[in-house]
Order: sequence, then C-alpha cells, then structure tokens
Amino acid sequence: MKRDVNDLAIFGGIPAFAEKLHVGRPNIGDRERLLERINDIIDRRWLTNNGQYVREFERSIAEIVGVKHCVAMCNATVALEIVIRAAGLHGEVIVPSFTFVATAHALQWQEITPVFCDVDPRTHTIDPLQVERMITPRTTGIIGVHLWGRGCDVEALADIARTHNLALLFDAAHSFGCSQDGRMIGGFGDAEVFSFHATKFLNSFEGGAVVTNDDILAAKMRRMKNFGFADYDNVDYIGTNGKMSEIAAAMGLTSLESLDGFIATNYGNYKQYQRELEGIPGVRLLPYDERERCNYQYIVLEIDETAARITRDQIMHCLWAEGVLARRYFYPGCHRMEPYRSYFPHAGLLLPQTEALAQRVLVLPTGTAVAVDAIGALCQIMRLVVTHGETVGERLAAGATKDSRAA
Ligand code: T4K
Repeated sequence: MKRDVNDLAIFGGIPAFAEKLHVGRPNIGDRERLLERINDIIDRRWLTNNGQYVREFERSIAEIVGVKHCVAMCNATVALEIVIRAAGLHGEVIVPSFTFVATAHALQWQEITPVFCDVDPRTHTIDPLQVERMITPRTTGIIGVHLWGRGCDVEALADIARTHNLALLFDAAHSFGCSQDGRMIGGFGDAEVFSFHATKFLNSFEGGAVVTNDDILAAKMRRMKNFGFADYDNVDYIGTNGKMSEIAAAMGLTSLESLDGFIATNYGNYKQYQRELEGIPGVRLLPYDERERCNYQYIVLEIDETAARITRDQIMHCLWAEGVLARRYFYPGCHRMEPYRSYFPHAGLLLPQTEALAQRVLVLPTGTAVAVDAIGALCQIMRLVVTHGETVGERLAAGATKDSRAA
C-alpha cells in the first residue's frame, strides 16, 4: 500500500507490480478441451480450408448473433478488406478517426479514401449529424465502429444510408456478445465484422468474421477469402487468402464454451473499478448500459486534466512506472497517422471531439488475467496520484523521476 507520493515508483518507490499488468491479456478457456480439439485436428490431418471446426465455429457465431451467415476469416483486418470489396465500395467511405487504424487501412489498402468523421463525445461512436455533412458525390458507404462494445446510433445511420443510397457496414471488432437497442450487434447494416484477436473478448489466437443476412454478399465473400475460387479450377472474382485455420477455430470454439465466465469476470472487474475509482476528481469511468448485453471487455477512463490537476499522460507514466501498462487507445486518432496525416493535414479541424477524446482517454487492464487484488492496488495508486495531482504533475514537469533522482 502506497501512503504518500514518495512511495510512487516514478519517484523511486518500489513498483507495485513485479509482473506487468497488460491491457489485452487474453481470456483463455478450458485448456484440456482445446488440446483435445487440437489432437483431433492433427489426427484427421485437416488443418485449414473450410474444415469441420471452422464450419462449427461459423454456425455457433451465426446462431449467437442471430444472423444467416458467418464467414470466418484469418483476422478482422482482412475481413474488413474483403467485405468492403464484396460490398462494392469505392471512391470515398465515411469512417470515424477515433478507432484502431485497421478500420481506415482496410479502405486505403484498396485505394478507397477514408473520409474521417467526428464522434459523439458521449458515446465515442460516429456522430450521425457529422456523417451527413461528410457525404459527397463520391461517397459509396459508411463504416460505423461499435467502440468498446457500445453500439453506434444504428437507426440514424441506417436512415442516412437509405436516404443517400449508401452501403452501411460496421466494424464490430470490440463487440462480440453485445447488443444495441436490445438487438445483438452483428445483425445491423449490410454486414458487420468481428475480431477474434488474442486481445479481444473472445479469441481464436488470430481471427475475424463477417456476419450478414445477405446471401449474395456471403457467397461472394466465401469465394474472395479463398482466392476467388468458386470450384476446382474455377475462379470467379479477384480473391485473397483470408481463411481461418482449424486450430484458430478450435480456440474460438473453446473460448465460446467459457463465454459466460469471461463476462462474469469482466463485469465483476468493471463494478470493482466503478466502486474504487468513485469520487477521484477528474477521473470518469465510461459507463456501460446494463440494460444491454455487454462483454465489459474495456475499462475506459476519461481524464479531465483541469479537475485532476495532472495530465492524462502524467497519470499514465505513473502507472507505467508501477508496472501497469495502461493504454491511450486510440491516440492520436487515425487522421494523425500516416499516410492520412500527409494526405489530409487539416483533417483535425473537422474533428474537434476526436482531438479532445484522444487527449482524455486512458484504458486500464481487465479480463480473466487481472486479479481482484491487482485492481484494488491499481485504483489506490490512481487515487494517490490524482489526489496529489498538482504536486505529482509539478514534480514530473520539473523532471523529478526515479532516473533524475538517481542522477
Ligand atoms: N477494428 C478495431 C476497432 C480494432 O480494435 C481492431 C484491432 C481491428 C479492427 C482489427 O482486428 P484484427 O485484425 O487485429 O483482428 C491491439 C491488437 O493487436 C488489435 O487486434 C486491436 N484491435 C487493438 C485495439 O489492440 P496493439 O498494438 O495495442 O497490440 P499489442 O501487441 O500492444 O497488445 C496489447 C497488449 O496485450 C500488450 O500489452 C500485451 C498483451 N498481449 C497481447 C497479445 C497479442 C498478451 O498478453 N498476449 C498476446 O498474445 O493492438
């Protein structure tokens, strides 16, 4: 227990965590069940190419989400690239800048221009009012991102897409197992994309999927992820290799069996953070709507630097010194990353909420790898740092860190 600021590791105290606490430590299901499945895969010598585990995984995901088709892929980035191409997008597509850069790259990779749109500061998701303003004659689609497992304003976006005859896709990388307006995420728009990357709520080591109710789109994507093959020796479209392997599907299926446990742990962590961060000035935990289904996979703080009297980055540096690798997702915003920074040097002028959020957000560790005691210790450090925000901030600004003391 750290009693005063001199106990902080950044000023020379002993770090609270000998083993680092990461954001994104994987949730692991039943190891024995996974190994059984892997043994079976090896015994049957069917390792990839639409094997039985991939097909079972696809059926399970489609059933949980309540959609007609799930097309499993090697990761969500390739899944986005494929659905963007299969849906016929070209020219310009409207996306938020406040997202992981893969959302924008999946467009630019195929020379489609991502037009960055501002977000609603309340929800962190794309702001439909701003979307309307970004539409030009070159616009062919909108990609909303259900950030942190919290859904976009799906109805407003669907209205805009209908009115302007645009495709509507969702990057649901964060949102497997979540609902919006009481309906499971996965069934909105023309198609949605899940990520099953190691750091996601449900993981298949690496993996992703497109879910859709559109038969034609699904059939097209099935070919596109397999080099465009319609049959032996018969290629219908330009394709790529987007296939999910059997071992990834085995991990995905095994993770699915532990879903309720993962949610219970994440929910418990969220409630503990909520209790233990309560009342720290300038520190706000982004709330989840508990009437919706939610995976509670992200603990997202917004730091009001004026009220906290210390900057978000200074808080982060204090946590890093303690062994807590808190993350500034999605700093600095896609529009400030290359190649977009060079293509659209003034994009920030149209993205005031994104610019502000990128300075405020700090994501903390959660998931099955984070112990209750660790959350308690982490919150106590946050309280100590922010309660003495002015002093800590001034000392850090003056260069009084562990290294400078040693010098
Ligand atoms: N759209 C959105 C909105 C996304 O957030 C993402 C991915 C995508 C699309 C694309 O999905 P995929 O193509 O990946 O399926 C991570 C992930 O690599 C990325 O999947 C994720 N979003 C993004 C939010 O976070 P980094 O650069 O922060 O990853 P990294 O390597 O720093 O990992 C985070 C932490 O997790 C580390 O501190 C260590 C820990 N970790 C990581 C891995 C891989 C582990 O403990 N074990 C592990 O196996 O991007």
